[in-house]
Amino acid sequence: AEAEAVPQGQKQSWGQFIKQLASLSGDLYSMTAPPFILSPVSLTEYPSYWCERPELFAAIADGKTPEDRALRVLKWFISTLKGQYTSRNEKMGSEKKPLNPVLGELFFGTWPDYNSRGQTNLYVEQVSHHPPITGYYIENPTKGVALQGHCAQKTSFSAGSIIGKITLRWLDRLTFSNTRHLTVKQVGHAILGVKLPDGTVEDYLITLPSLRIDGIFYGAPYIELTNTSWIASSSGWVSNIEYKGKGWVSGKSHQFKALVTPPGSSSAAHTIEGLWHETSKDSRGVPFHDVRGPKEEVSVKDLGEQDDMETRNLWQHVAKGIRTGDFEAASREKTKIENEQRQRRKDETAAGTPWQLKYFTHIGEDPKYTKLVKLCKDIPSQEDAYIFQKPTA
Ligand code: CLR
Repeated sequence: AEAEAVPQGQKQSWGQFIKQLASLSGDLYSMTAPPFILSPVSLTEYPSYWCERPELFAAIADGKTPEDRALRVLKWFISTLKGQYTSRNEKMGSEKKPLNPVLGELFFGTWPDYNSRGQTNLYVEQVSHHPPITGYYIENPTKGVALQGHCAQKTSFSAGSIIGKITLRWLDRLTFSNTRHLTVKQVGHAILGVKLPDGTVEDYLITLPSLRIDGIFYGAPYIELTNTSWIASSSGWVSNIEYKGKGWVSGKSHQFKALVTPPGSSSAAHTIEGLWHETSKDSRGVPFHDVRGPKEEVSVKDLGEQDDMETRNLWQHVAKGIRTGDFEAASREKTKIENEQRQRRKDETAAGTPWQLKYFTHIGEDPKYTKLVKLCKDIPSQEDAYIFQKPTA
């Protein structure tokens, strides 16, 4: 029964891939994986998941009190999770391995103004290749709401030592337990800024949940969220979100419970519970979020109008190969991009002129994080950040 979702002819390379995962000998993104698990989409496109319900993002600004706004931020945040963590399964049948962005890769998009919610703009830049780090900025200037963040991942494999020693020949014969999974810790954070009518800005620190990728051995990976994440506001309101999955015997996938606490208090004023990919309610049974309806994908310029470094332009031939099943072409085109990148880095080193980021500046310590993290528990007291700046030219 093992690896039943893996197409005939790719079982051996799936086995090799799992072996690599188990020993985690390399960088996950650059590991060779069999064609069936490849996505034609680069990781630089993933930040668009933050705004596929732009009306919820815009509505944060309409909150009349800090409490009201804290609940609106939570509602928007929870409503992004379905897109962030289940959309590849819905679109492509399982979780997939994204294209590994090159340094300086860009992704821009917009969500149109509609019902006076204002236009939302997205800017993404791959700010590091090794390790992969993505910087993003999403703004709705009309409403005065902006999200500034960066993300990276630390992965580890649950069954390290035993699995790591299995030889490929044996792999076909073993029946794997579905508890053997990949744990992905998200590194990075986001700061949401909301401009208030009096001109001041209310900030929200958003931390990210950990992921558990199950179903790998069956060749049908999917994500479950684990542990907790935080949303801490400069107003003093704090949301702590706890994530839970199916469990051994009972329970449902994708459960969460959020406690929303007022400034200076340790007891929650609101408790929200439900399934993040469907609906939730507060403790009085009042509906909170509902993501069963459609979402809005980001609009992107036509390929012809895109710069060489814009992701869909850069990866177009690789993506086409993957989409049409011409994996030889995909791999040839991917090698071309990788070789070109290596050459660029060599030339830069030789000339003593390192690559310059276009939209983001690295800071060693994010002062907003340092301030707001004091309202959270059990997370690092400092973090770096990549701050968005529109190029002047
Ligand atoms: C990127 C940031 C987004 C949320 C998100 C969703 C899915 C994650 C992705 C992040 C990072 C890369 C990721 C992916 C799921 C699978 C993929 C961890 C966190 C890894 C690299 C591929 C594993 C290979 C197979 C076993 C699927 O906001």
